[in-house]
Amino acid sequence: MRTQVAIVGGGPSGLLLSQLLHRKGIDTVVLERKTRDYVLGRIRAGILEVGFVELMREAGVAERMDQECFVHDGTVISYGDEQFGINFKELTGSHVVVYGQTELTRDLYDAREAVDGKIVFNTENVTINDADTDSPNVTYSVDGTEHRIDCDYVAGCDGFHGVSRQTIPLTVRKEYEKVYPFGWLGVLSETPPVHEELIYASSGRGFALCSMRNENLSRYYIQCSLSDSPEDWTDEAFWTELKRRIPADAAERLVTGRSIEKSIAPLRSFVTEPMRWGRLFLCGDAAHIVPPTGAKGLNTAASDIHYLHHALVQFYETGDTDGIDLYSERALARIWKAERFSWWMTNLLHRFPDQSEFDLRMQRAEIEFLRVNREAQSVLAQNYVGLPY
Ligand code: RFL
Ligand code: PHB
Repeated sequence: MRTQVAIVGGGPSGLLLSQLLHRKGIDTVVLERKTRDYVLGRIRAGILEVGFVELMREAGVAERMDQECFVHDGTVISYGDEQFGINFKELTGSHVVVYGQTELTRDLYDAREAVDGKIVFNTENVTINDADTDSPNVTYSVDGTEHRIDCDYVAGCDGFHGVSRQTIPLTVRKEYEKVYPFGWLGVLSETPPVHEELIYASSGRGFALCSMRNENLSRYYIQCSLSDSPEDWTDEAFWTELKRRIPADAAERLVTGRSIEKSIAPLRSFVTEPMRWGRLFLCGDAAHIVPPTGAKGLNTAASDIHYLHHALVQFYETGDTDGIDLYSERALARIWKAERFSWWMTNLLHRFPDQSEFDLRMQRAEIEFLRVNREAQSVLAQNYVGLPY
């Protein structure tokens, strides 16, 4: 088989790239290790920057999102029983939207299938060959039969545990990593959200987050130990702990119910450089990971896709390789800023096992400064709604 761009990974990055290129008449094949249902079963991000929404519109897949998403003009930060708002609209003129990763991935799959876009599921042994030459190829097997795709370029959109990043030799690749000494226990429940905006809560017992998907679907998280497993936490224990970490008025209003999903995610900051090796490009989680505290994971994946699809369109329309040559530099410049913001929000709001009394006072002083200082709020707001592409 031959295609112009072989895309490894059928998560949001790979599907969005494939759909954007299709709109410009560029042929792609997406290789996905799992099934469509498996990919859609993963409950992940929920907050989208306006830049992401624009990209979905450009890809022609924003119709349902535009109807069903919720616009959030601000967020709440609490510490103990104190709380204050950060007004994104007033501080930046912008906002974020609530629309689940599951829903936007479903929209992208539907759009690809509507035009018979080539997506191969259940691929095994995906191998990227000759990426440092002018004629790369990707080999893989499905049900024991070997296949090969010859292509111009390969987009590595296969997440943190994929093969694309590993294809870049260690002599070229440099990785930066910070692993945090805790995780997030997340619960999805068919209950109304406790508040119309998200609540990021710092408490003596650890961090908590009240988020949502729609008016009858809530997403809550609590900071937990890395040695915990979801089975250790009954629904009742989860709700009791959450109530202890959020302001009393929210705890009183909180509607609890049966969890329909419960999982633990470890927290990590990670960047690999460069994001391009020859004709292979890394995008999204394949290249970088942020702790979820700033809601930047999926949004950084989108900015990579923005730079890459413009670079590829420029090449196919004009033969100019400027965008391709600058892809890694442009993507990384924005990624490092999102890394900084996510690391900062994580440090601001979590309890760390080795924190001294002094460290705790510093953390509190920083939150109190944020509470009263408009410029500090503005810095948070600009980063949260998303830095320009
Ligand atoms: P994805 O979504 O991981 O998709 C990669 C796809 O590649 C497939 N794959 C392969 N396919 C073929 N061959 C191989 N060898 C392959 N290896 C892997 C995988 O099956 C998968 O379908 O990466 P992508 O597209 O870059 O999208 C990134 C986002 O998914 C990610 O940044 C966010 O979901 C991060 N994230 C969160 N972000 C937020 O903003 N808020 C959150 O609450 C949030 N929660 C999360 C998260 C990520 C998690 N992970 C990765 C463990 C919770 C979790 C558990
Ligand atoms: C979510 O709704 O899953 C969510 C929202 C904000 C975050 C992280 C996760 O910072």
